[in-house]
Amino acid sequence: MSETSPTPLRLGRLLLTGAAGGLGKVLRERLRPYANVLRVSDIAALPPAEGPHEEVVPCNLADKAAVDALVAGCDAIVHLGGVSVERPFEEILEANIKGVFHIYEAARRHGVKRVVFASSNHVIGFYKQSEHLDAHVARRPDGYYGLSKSFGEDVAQFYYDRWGIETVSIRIGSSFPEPANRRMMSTWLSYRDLTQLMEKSLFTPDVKHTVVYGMSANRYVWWDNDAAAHLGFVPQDSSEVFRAKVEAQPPVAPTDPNAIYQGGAFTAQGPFGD
Ligand code: NAI
Ligand code: 15L
Repeated sequence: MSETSPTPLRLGRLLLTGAAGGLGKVLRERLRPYANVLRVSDIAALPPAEGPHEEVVPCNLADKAAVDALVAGCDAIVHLGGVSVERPFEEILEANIKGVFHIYEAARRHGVKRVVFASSNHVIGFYKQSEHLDAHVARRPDGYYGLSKSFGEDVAQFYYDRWGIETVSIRIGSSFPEPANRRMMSTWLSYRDLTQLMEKSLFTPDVKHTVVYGMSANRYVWWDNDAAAHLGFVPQDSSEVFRAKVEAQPPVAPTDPNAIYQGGAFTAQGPFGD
């Protein structure tokens, strides 16, 4: 059940892409109370539907016709699917860039009015860790992956302006069971807070295109969510409880991208295939 609301609002059919991934597995369980039917999808194998409240629909996001069929009959979409790390452009192009376009085209064709887009901190990864950002700063993507998420945010804005499809783009920091390193002490988003943010993103009225940073109530943060205050997201967790464990790790050199840039090591990946 929801950890944030005792009587969650309910959709008819909710589509969850990327359902075989790390966050997809978590949200497949935690989004269940929010829809009569949860349609889960991925290019990778998925466990079978657990009952009539679930539908499993395999799909390659690069396949426009398949995505169109996937979205038919859905009331809202949580779009997690795609390549989630830095990779050669051609891979990112298929899964992320074509993928997000196909999702919105299908949403337009089938009258879906709400999308939650898993954007990433890597749209602003080239800002220094000493800088404090709100949702309106110019994006500074730190690679092809960050560029694809930046494109996704632009697609979300365009489909709102042109077709009235509302989106919450969540610039997820680092959503894992616990922060894995010093950088993630600032970027960490607990699964409980991720779930709350999903609930707010699905059900808050009149979000237009809202950009929100997906972070827990960590002690030292780089991002400001004032522009997304209407979501009413109040994170419950903090990375602070992991500080001793994280700081027991060997120190990071001051010249290491992990100590300089908000995007950490992503800023220093590639080139691929030279
Ligand atoms: P993940 O890599 O575990 O899951 C992504 C899923 O997308 C995988 O199951 C994969 O099979 C699927 N996928 C890849 N290409 C596909 C295609 N062509 N068609 C259909 N499905 C495809 O990533 P994770 O950690 O679960 O992240 C979920 C989303 O959140 C991703 O979009 C990621 O970029 C975003 N995100 C995650 C963060 C995190 O800390 N976990 C941080 C920032 C953003
Ligand atoms: C992301 O966008 C990735 O999907 C995730 O695997 C982490 O690397 C995260 O950012 C991060 O910056 O820690």
